[in-house]
Amino acid sequence: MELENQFTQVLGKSIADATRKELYAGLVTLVKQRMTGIPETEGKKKLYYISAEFLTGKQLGKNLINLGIYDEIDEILRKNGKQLSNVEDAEEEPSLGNGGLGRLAACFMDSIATLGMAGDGIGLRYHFGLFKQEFIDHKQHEVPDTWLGKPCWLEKTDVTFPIELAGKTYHSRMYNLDVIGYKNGHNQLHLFDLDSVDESIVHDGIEFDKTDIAKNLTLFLYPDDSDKNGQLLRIYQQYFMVSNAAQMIIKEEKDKGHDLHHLDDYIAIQINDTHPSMVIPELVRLLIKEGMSMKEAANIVTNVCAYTNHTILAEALEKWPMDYLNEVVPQLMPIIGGLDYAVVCAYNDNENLNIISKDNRVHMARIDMHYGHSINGVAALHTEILKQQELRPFFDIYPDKFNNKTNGITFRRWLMHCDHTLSTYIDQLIGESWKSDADHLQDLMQYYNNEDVLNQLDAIKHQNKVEFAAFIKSKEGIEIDPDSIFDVQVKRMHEYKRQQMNALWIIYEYLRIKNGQRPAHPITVIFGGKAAPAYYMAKDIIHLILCLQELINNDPEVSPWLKVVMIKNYNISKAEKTIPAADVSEQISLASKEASGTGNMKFMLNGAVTLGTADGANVEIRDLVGHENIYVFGRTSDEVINLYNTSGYHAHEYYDRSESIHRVIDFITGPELSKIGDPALLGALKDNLINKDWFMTLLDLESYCNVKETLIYDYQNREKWKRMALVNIAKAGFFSSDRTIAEYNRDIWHLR
Ligand code: 26Q
Repeated sequence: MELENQFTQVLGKSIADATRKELYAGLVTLVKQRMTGIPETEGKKKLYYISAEFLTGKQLGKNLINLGIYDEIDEILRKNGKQLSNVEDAEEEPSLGNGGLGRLAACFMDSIATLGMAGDGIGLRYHFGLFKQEFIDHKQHEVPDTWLGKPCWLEKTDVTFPIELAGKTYHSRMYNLDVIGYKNGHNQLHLFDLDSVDESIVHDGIEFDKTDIAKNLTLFLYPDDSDKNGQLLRIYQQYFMVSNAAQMIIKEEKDKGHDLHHLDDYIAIQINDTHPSMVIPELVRLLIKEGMSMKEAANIVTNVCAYTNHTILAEALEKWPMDYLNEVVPQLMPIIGGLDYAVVCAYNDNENLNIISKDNRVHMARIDMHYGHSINGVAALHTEILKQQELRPFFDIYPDKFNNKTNGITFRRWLMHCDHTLSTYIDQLIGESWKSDADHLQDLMQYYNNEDVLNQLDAIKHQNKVEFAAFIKSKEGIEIDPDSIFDVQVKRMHEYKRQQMNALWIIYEYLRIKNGQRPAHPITVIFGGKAAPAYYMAKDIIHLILCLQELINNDPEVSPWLKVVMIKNYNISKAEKTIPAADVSEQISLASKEASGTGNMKFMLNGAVTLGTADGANVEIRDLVGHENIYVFGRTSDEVINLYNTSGYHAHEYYDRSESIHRVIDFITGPELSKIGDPALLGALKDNLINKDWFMTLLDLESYCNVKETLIYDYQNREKWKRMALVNIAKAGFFSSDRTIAEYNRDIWHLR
C-alpha cells in the first residue's frame, strides 16, 4: 500500500487515469527516489572501470528488480488495468555500445554493485550512440538514434574538467547514472560530454563535419573511421574520456585525503580493451604535475592499471600514427616517448616489444602490457591463444601478468527480467538462492527424470515462442510458426562470426526442399545484427539474408518447412524478447576468432541448445553440459591457426571439388535472387567466398550442414530435447558475471 501511495503521489493523478508515458515518467521518479535512499558503496579501495562502451539496455525493469519491487509494481499496475511490460516499452534504449564488449561492461557494473564493491564506471555520453538500423531495398541504412529523451535516467551534474585537445582547452560536463545492485550496493556510471555538441550538424543519415570537435565530439559511438578525420575523431574521443577519468580520480583521492604516493592502495583501474589506454600516460602526466618523478609515477600507475583484451583480430588492435597523436594530444607525447624509452632500454630495442614501432605508430596494447600489472583474456581458449600466439613476446617477459577471466552475464537481466515466468518457476523448484549464488541452478538436475517439470519447462518455452511470433508479426510483418524450431543467430554482423555460413545452409536446405527432400521438422532461421557502416562484406551478407527472406517466405512450396527472419535494429530490448524464445543458439564463428561470446551464455541460461564450433566460451559450455547436450562441429582452433600459418586454405578448392557447395554458391548469383537483390552486391559476396573467404566458411560448411541435420532430427525426440534444455539451464551458473567479478577482485583488484 505504501508503494502504491508513493506511486500515485509522484503521478499526481490516479494510476488508472495515467497514460503509458505518464506511468513511465512516474516510475522513473519513484525509482530515483528509492535509489537516493541507498547509501553509495564505500571501501578502502575503489575500482574504476573505464570503457568507451556501456550497453546498458533499458533501466526501468532492471532497477525495479534490483530494488526488489518489480512484482509489487507489476501487481499495482495490473490492478489498475495496466501492464508493466507495456510501460517499460515507453523507455528509449541507450545504444552506447557496439556489442559484446559494451554489454559486458554493463553486466559488470551490475555485478560490482551487487557484490558490494565500491566501483564506478567511466565513459562517454554519445548523443546518438551507435546508429539505428533500417532496411530499404533489402539493404542496411543508418540513421541517428535519438535516445536522449525525457525523462532520462542520466543526471546532469555541475562537475566539469578542463580538457586540452589540439592545444585548445574545452570544458567537459559529467552526467551520472545510478547503478543499483541486486538488493545491495549503489555505485555510479559517469558519462562525460561537452555542452557545445550540436546535434543539428548531422545530415543525410549519419553524415557530419568531422573536423569541428566542439560540435561533433560525442555525437556518435565509433563513427566511421575509414578516413583520416574519422580516426582523429576517435583519438579526440578517447583522450577526452581518459583525461576526464584521470582528473576525476585524482580529485576524488585528494578530497578523501589520500596520499597520491600510495594511490595503488586506494584505487584500481580496469582498462576495457585499448580504447581507454591513454589513461596510462595521462595519469603519469598528472602525477608528474603533482610533483612526482616519472619513475615513481610510472610505477604507481603500473600497480593501479589492468588491461583486458577482447579480440585477436589484427584490425581491431589500435596502432595510432604518431602524427595523429602529435596533432591531438601533444602534451602526451613526451610521456609516451619516455615510457617507450624505458622499454627500449630494458628490452634491448626488441621491435616486437616497443611501444613506438619503427613505422612511427603507437601500439596502444603495448602501453597497457608494459605499464599495467595484469593482462587478461575473456575465455580460457582465448587467453591461451594470447599467451601462445598473439601476445607471445609479452608472455615471455611477463608470464605472471597473464590471467584468464571467462566472461559472464548478469542473471538479473538475462533471466529474471527477460523470462520472468521461467525465473519464477525455477524459484518454485529450487528456491531463490540462485539469484545471488548462481551455482545453485545445479539443483535443477534433480528433475532430470521428472516428466512434469520437463513438460512445464517446455510449456514456458512454447509460450515464449508464441509471444515472439506475435512480436515478429507486428514488427517485421512476417508470420512464423511457434511449432517450428527457432534457430537463432543474433550478434554483430562480421565475416568471422560466419552468418554467411548459416545463409549458405539456408540455400542448401531450400534446394533440397525444392527437390522434394523435406527437413525432419519445420525450422525458422532468425537473424539480427548491425554491420559497421563501412564494412561492405558484412553489409553484403545482410543483403543476401534479406533477399533469402523475401524469396523463401513467399514460396508456398518451401515456407511451410523453412522460414527466414532478419530482425531489424537488433538491440538489448530485442535480445530480451528473442533469447527466451530460442530453441537453438547458433555460435558458429571460425575457431580461434571469437574471444568468448556472451550471447552463447544467455541462450544457454534460457534453455536453448548450442550449435557451435569449439571457439571462445563454447568450449567451456561443452565442458559443463557434456558432449551429449551440445552440437559441436568444425575444425579446431589449432587446425585453423595451422592453416593460417601455412597458408593452407584455398576456398576455391572446396568450390571446385564439392558439387553441392558449387551449387549453393552459384545460387547467390542465380536468377531467383538476382530478381530480388542487387546483382553487384551478390556478385561481390560470391566472389569473396570463392576467391578469398578469409574466415574459412567453406572449410566447415559440410560438417555444419551434417550436424544441423542431426539436430533437426533430434528435435523430434521431445524427451531428449527437453532434457538437453534442462541441463543447459542447470549448468549455466558458472557464467554468472558475479562469478567473473569475484575472480577479477580476487586476482586483480583486491578491493576487500
Ligand atoms: C577498434 C579500432 C578502430 C575502430 C573500432 C575498434 C573496435 C570497436 C569495438 C574494436 C573492437 C570493438 C568491440 C569488440 C567486442 O565487442 N569484442 C567482443 O567482446 C566480448 C566481451 O569480451 C567477447 O565476448 C566477444 O567474443 C568479442 O568479440
